[in-house]
Amino acid sequence: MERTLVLIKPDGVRRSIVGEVISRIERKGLNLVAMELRTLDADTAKTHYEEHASRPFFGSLVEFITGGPLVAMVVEGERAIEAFRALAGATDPVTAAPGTIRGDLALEVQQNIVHGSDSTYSAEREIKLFFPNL
Ligand code: DAT
Ligand code: MG
Repeated sequence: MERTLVLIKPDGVRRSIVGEVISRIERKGLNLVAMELRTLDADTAKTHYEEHASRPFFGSLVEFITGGPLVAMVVEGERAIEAFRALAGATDPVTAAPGTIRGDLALEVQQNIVHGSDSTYSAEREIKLFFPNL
């Protein structure tokens, strides 16, 4: 069993598609282990996205991700990291395959609805950041 951190970003909450996203996760056979609605402070957002600190979009990304409540969850299952990344689709929603969350529901790269950890290392780091007591 593997665990991954999934975020339904503020655009997903604002658009009332939280249920749609969770439904896809559950239908895939993945299980929710923890879930919380919260608004990130800038420090947590910068730590979460620290690998992108030198990118030109970093400031805008931090502003976006702190701009409203998001849903943070820990999702568990067989190869959960890869399984959720496949459900999410490519980073750019325009090129994300139809059938994926981003491919079906989004159009702009920053507002791409979901985050999923991309490796066992980042999953462990991100789960600790969001759910230190888990
Ligand atoms: P992913 O979320 O697929 O893991 P990433 O880690 O490369 O993608 O980037 C993190 C987030 O940053 C991504 O979900 C949206 C935003 N982002 C990525 N590339 C971008 C770009 N060229 N312009 C604006 N935002 C971007
Ligand atoms: Mg990433």
